[in-house]
This record gives sequence, C-alpha cells and structure tokens, in this order.
Amino acid sequence: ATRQASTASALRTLVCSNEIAFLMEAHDALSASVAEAAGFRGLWASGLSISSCLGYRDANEASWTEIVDAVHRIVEATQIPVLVDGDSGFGNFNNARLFARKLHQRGAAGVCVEDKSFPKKNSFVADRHSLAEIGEFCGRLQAIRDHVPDPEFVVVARIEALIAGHGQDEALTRAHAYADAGADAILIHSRKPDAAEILAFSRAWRNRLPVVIVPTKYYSAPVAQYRAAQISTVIWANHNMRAAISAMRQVCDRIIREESTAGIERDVATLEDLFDLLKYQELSAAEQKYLPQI
Ligand code: SPV
Ligand code: MG
Repeated sequence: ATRQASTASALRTLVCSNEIAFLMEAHDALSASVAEAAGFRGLWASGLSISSCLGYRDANEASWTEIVDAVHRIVEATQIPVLVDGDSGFGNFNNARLFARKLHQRGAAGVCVEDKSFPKKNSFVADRHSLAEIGEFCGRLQAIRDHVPDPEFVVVARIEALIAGHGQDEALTRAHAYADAGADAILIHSRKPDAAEILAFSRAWRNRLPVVIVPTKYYSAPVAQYRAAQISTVIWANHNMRAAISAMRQVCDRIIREESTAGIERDVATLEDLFDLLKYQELSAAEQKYLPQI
C-alpha cells in the first residue's frame, strides 16, 4: 500500500505540475531498469511494446492478466511511477474497473484508457478505427475512479478522435466529457507527421486538465514547442522495444557473418553492467548477513 500511495502521488505530481514531464517506455523489468538508471522519473508500460515482446500484435491479443503480470515485473524492478497503457479497458465499464483495480494492487501508479471498443487496434495501423460512444466511455472512466480504492491513482483518458479522422471539434467534445467524468488528464493522440493538430487541440483546450502526448509519428517537433504550449507530459512510447530490435538484429547479423563474437564485444553491455542493473551486490551483501559464515 505504501508503494502504491507514494508512486501514485509521484505520478500525479509529474503529470499535474507546471514542469513538462517525460515518461519512457518499458516492456519488462530490464527495459524498466535501464530507463530508471538513465534518469527517467516515470515509466509508460506500453501495450504495443509489452505485446510485441510476448509475440502478440497490439490488438488485445495479450490477455489482461498477461498485461498485469508484465506491469508487476516493471513495478518490482523500479522505484519510479508506472503509468499503464490500459488500451480500451478490455471490455465495458466492468472489465475496465476490474483491470484498473488489479493494476493498482500490483503497484501501478495510474492507467490510461482509450475511447475505442474491445478489441482495440494499434493507432498507427492504417485501418478503420471506430470510437466508443461518449457516454459509454465516460461510464468506464467513472467505474475506474469508483473502484480503485486510492484517490491518488491517476486516470488518463485517451482520445482517438484525431486518429479516427473525426477532427478537432469531436476531440474537444470528448475531452470535456471525460473531464466531467473524472479523468485526471487527457491524452490526445495523433498519427500526423507534424505536431500541428496536437498544438491546435492544446490551444483550444486551454489546459482544463493536463495534456499528455505521444510524439511517435511527429518525432521531429522540438520539445520547446511542447513547453511553450504547456503540454504536461510527453511519452516516448516504444523506443526501448524498437531499440532492442535494432540492436539484436545488428548483433545477430554480425555473429552470423563473422562467425565470432570478438567484433561485437565492445558494442554489447558487459556482464558487470548487467549485474549492476539487477543489483547482484545486494545478493552478496545478503549472503554475508543471512548465510552462516565459515
Ligand atoms: C503504446 O505504446 O502501446 C501506445 C502508444 O498506445 S501508440 O503505440 O503510440 O499508440
Ligand atoms: Mg497502446
């Protein structure tokens, strides 16, 4: 309970403060540890990345219990707060509230739910994306709020109106409805190659609630623009997972080509590095303390 209380309020502070905050993607304990050690102050447990690492497509192929288990590994490996990508909540209000409560029990600091139906599909897949009905989605938000026994637990409402091609008015209508339903912040998602529609939304929204963005496709926009627009939180949503693919592919290609690991040794993490990340020294110290000394 103390872990939950402290991380939920830490996430709340990150998301609600006037300073811009950055959440780094994590998909397992190791990627979470790397992000924490690098200096990130909060994590995004990405549905895309967790699914990918389990061999699933980001289309609710992974079960909600598999997501909860992955989140738990991330939480256990780190001290910083974890915002969980809750997809569309795995069903209606009832599935959403059950899932959110389990996430909270496993130490997540907050959940982000998006206004699509189950099963969802990754927002960058060039298919039709249909939105949930506004009132029904508000019920999901309210049910999460009512069911998680911690007022600090952060509930982010993610709007897919721009992804689904409905435009700014629809996005704003939804944002106001989700604020009324008890969301703590609004994640406005876009797959445009520039930040124009995100910035236009943020101007019209006037920060009624903090705005969270995911600049996966509009990656070249400078963070200074987000600071100027008073964006509260930027999520680097999948870059540990994508970095792992590139790094693993390069190493595999070279080992095949060179029939040796001599050439790559300098380019891969040392075992000492790994032992540090996973706190092997704590185990040695514990052995001194708990094992009979000879
Ligand atoms: C995720 O990381 O799974 C997200 C963000 O939902 S995105 O893939 O950019 O839609
Ligand atoms: Mg996702």
